[in-house]
Amino acid sequence: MAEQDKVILHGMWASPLTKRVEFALKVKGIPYEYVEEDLSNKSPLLLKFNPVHKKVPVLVHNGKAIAESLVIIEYIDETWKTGPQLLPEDPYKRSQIRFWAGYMQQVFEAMLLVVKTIGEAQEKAIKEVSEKVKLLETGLKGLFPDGIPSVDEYSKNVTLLDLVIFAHFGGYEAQEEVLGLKFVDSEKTPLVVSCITALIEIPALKESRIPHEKTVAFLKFLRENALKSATA
Ligand SMILES: N[C@@H](CCC(=O)N[C@@H](CS)C(=O)NCC(=O)O)C(=O)O
Repeated sequence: MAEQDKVILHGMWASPLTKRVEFALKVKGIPYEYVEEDLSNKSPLLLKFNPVHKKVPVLVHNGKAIAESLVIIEYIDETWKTGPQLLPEDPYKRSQIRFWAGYMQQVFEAMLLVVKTIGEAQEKAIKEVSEKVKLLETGLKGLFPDGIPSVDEYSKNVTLLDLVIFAHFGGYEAQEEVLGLKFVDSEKTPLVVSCITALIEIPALKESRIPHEKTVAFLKFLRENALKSATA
């Protein structure tokens, strides 16, 4: 990295969208400063850097701001040639990685609904997540026709999609513990599960994922709020 490179990530610790970018910086070995944002009281800097969406993550590289997690990761991949190439060279493969990474936003939104609703609405959201994750499984079948590679092989070929999957499902044990249900399942979605279990073994990802207890506490907090507003 050039001497003048200064990289700052504005994020929120529990935000999977922030985690996507953190994982990209970590697997590529890019040093950065981290600024924690209070999303209930956004800093003037965050509003200045992301005036359109006013959301995290935002990456600031030598004073230039980039918003939107997928745009940021592509920027990182194009700017730093160290570590794995997150978008494959082959245009078709690249298009598929982009497609499924974009699709993960829908999965995330359905997962959030499961956390934030109760009763029938929650049941509907659970069904939606299950259907969406099954579709993701078909996507992974196309991307990994010979199955998930060994951890060694995988760590050299981690893609944008892997980082996104890991950001949303890396805390699957905590999700199971708090919600009492499995978003991913080794019988129904074996490739998604193998993908997550292989990614956990990659040191840069293992070290930077949110500790289990913190995820449990955060999900419990969201769940309690959902239950409180349902009974208010
Ligand atoms: N499409 C955006 C979504 C970012 C996003 O939703 N960030 C959330 C945290 S996970 C946020 O900043 N929420 C604050 C708000 O909505 O005011 C991306 O991929 O970066």
